[in-house]
Amino acid sequence: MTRHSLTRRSIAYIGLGSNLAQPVQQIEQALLALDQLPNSYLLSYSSLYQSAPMGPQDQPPFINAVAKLATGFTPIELLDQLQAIENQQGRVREERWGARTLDLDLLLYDHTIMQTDRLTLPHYGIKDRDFVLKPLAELSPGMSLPDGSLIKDLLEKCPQYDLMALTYDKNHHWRLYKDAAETDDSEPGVIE
Ligand code: ROI
Repeated sequence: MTRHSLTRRSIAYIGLGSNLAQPVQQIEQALLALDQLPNSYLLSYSSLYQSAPMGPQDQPPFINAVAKLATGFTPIELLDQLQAIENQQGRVREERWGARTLDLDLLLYDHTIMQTDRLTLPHYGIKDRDFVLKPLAELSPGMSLPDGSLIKDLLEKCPQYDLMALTYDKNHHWRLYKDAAETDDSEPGVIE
């Protein structure tokens, strides 16, 4: 066995969200950045979903996804890495509940429960955000939170933000799932 495989790694779930400056590209670029983090492996990531904004309605729809990362970073070290990626992608501290270029939320870190000024685990918003629960369920259908609640049960009770999965069409354009069945070659619903 190599020394490498003896290193202890934790499993972290990261929520990605964007509704400014070509959101799909923001999410794709953030997934690449997560894949390149030292001391970590991007194990999988969910479909991309479009969702209606939670908060003020005078802002564009969001693109959301969740990534699953194996990492040797502690929760705070990982938070620093996530904030560095947000900053690299031009995030400035926006108004609360307002539009944003890129949000990377540390949702879960093993079964850790913690509450500090900088970080609350599990993330405080998980239970009432279907745009977090649905992609989490896609990655790990049977998973539960540290308090024992099942993701699939939470999803049934949760407010709805009009989630729609995106698909990648034959011309390498992202489309809303409802557009995927269209057979003609027109270009409705291409998302950037
Ligand atoms: N709304 C949706 N649908 N998705 C988000 O990622 C999201 N992020 C936010 C606020 C502004 C609360 N609303 C959101 O930070």
